[in-house]
Amino acid sequence: MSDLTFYTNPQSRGQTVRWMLEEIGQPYETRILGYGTTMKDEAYLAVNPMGKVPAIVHGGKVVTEVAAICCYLADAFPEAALAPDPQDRAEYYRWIFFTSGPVEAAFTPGRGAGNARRAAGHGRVPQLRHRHENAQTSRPRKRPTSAGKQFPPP
Ligand SMILES: N[C@@H](CCC(=O)N[C@@H](CS)C(=O)NCC(=O)O)C(=O)O
Repeated sequence: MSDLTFYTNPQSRGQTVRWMLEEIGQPYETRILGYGTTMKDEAYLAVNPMGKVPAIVHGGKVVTEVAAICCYLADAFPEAALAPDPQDRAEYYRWIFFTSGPVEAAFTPGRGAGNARRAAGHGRVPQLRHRHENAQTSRPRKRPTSAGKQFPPP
């Protein structure tokens, strides 16, 4: 069994991650999830509380967000040589973040219903707020902020 699991749906942004996984060339297990069904099951919400694909679990660590997954895989498998050397990453980061942020926002339908809502990377805004707050407060801080304070405050 591979220690790399890929959660996706063939009609999703997961195809970008699949391409990346193929370029990496390591074995991985694929789990296909259905829209509005297995994608919203408790078992999968424990992996990605947004109930969205793609996601990967590698050695017990979860990574979601297409851009984050691609960067993570490039770093985790340096032998595939898919990321520039750290000192040469200015353009690399610039265009990855530009594409996954403003470009994607400009081309996805936004706050409609049904399929339009599913396609919008942010999902429903109240749900997004809730998930984001949970992620911030449940993560133990390893070091104080530059101001020497614990964030979030106890
Ligand atoms: N920002 C996320 C977007 C993820 C996303 O919205 N995925 C869609 C498929 S392309 C999804 O899973 N929709 C299901 C839903 O919202 O119920 C990313 O880059 O991975």
